[in-house]
Amino acid sequence: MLEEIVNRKKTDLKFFQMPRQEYVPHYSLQKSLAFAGIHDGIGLIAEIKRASPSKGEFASDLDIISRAKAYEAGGADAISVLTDQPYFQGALTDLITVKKAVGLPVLRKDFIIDERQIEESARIGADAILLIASILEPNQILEFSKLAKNYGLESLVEVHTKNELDRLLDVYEPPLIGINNRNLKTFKTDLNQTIELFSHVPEQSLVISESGIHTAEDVSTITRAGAKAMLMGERLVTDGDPETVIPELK
Ligand code: IGP
Repeated sequence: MLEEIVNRKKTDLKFFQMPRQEYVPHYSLQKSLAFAGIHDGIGLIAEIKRASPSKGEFASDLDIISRAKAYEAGGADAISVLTDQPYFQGALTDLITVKKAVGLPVLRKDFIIDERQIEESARIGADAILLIASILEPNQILEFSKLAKNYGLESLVEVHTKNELDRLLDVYEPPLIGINNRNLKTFKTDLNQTIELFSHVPEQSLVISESGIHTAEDVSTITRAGAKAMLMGERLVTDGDPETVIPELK
């Protein structure tokens, strides 16, 4: 599946056009999550996502402006926006819209495989980008992080396995590490992933547990594992009232 997504991305990049620069205020994802970790228990990146390869379309008529505002009002520390169209029904304009609607750091969630996508992320007003270790070599992650930094963007580096993490750490210790609880082959999520990988992460890195977090009990599992922040998508997208549910989960 991941291979299919990346191949599609490569094809789409043949028709790449650099978008125009958006002028928006910027906020640090790292600072926002670190602050939450100290003062507020656990940091929350709340995600805007209409569909996924595993679940199909689950929120096709999502009102992204009101959802993003409800996330912010509920106490989210950052917002993640899926911008991949073919598999997640997202768009670059979704990120621009969300960025203009809230005063929070915004993470661009996409499959970044080309340097041009980094300038593109900066232009649409993202504060941070996702770099996925299962589709990038460790030295590419290092190079992309540096390039991102030159554009004023932070990087969240996502790992799924111990092997990916070990190979990455030989080359680069990212300040923000995402542990994805989703097995990319089976799509199943298992919070033990956070428990198992956490002990191998350098102490200075801030760990964000990603995927499959739905209940207060899940939140306590990953908090006990050591995660300082979490990334929640489906649970919040499909909830009728994120403004009420976020304070209950955080
Ligand atoms: C959110 P969930 O299970 O709460 O909806 O998961 C997020 O972790 C997931 O969307 C995600 C993702 C990704 C999507 C994690 N890594 C990489 C696309 C690409």
